[in-house]
Amino acid sequence: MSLPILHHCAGARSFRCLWAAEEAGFPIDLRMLPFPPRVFAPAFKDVNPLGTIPAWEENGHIITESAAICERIAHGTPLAVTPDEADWLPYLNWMHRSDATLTFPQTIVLRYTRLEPKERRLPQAAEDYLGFFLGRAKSIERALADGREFLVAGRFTMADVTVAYAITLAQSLKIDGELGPLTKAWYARLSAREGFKRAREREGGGTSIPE
Ligand SMILES: N[C@@H](CCC(=O)N[C@@H](CS)C(=O)NCC(=O)O)C(=O)O
Repeated sequence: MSLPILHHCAGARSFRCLWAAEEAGFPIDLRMLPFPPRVFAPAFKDVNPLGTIPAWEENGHIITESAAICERIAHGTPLAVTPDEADWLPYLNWMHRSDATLTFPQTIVLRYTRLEPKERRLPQAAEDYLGFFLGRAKSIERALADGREFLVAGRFTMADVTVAYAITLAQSLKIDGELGPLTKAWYARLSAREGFKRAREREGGGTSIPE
């Protein structure tokens, strides 16, 4: 039986899924792409017509949402919080917040400071969405204020993986300076994990996000 395929660009949102696979010990067929694949790997559109990464191929289906792929990988492992647990609802909220609320504004900053040609850059849009990101990231600081080590359920879960990627991207974009001390300490603990380090090694240690 063939392994699920993860299409990934180093340092991009698909890192959530690679890290998730390492934490879960879930074997995958990793396919690396240049960023953005829309421009540098046009044939990828045959896999994912959206042209975005990640893309996960399994049993004739494709998943193109990083948090959904992480949920799939977590299924049946302690990385998932299940409906019979007290923190199931906060878990779901963090899983979805990770991309829809935290990473979305970051991508506006990325696009209008680095990806667009100079004449199309929009400092005002970048500044406004940076404000959105930093304001929304305070939710992480608030969640950790009671001294907890992880976001939910009293253990390391997939919510930590999906949300922590927003901090990985914030570091790449050099917009992490104003994050709170608890958020920084939580991220330092997570990025010291063997699973995180293995995932970084497996993607080549670099990033395809333009400087
Ligand atoms: N909500 C999706 C967003 C996917 C997405 O927009 N991926 C970005 C990478 S960080 C992408 O592929 N951008 C390249 C492009 O749009 O050409 C997710 O969480 O996976």
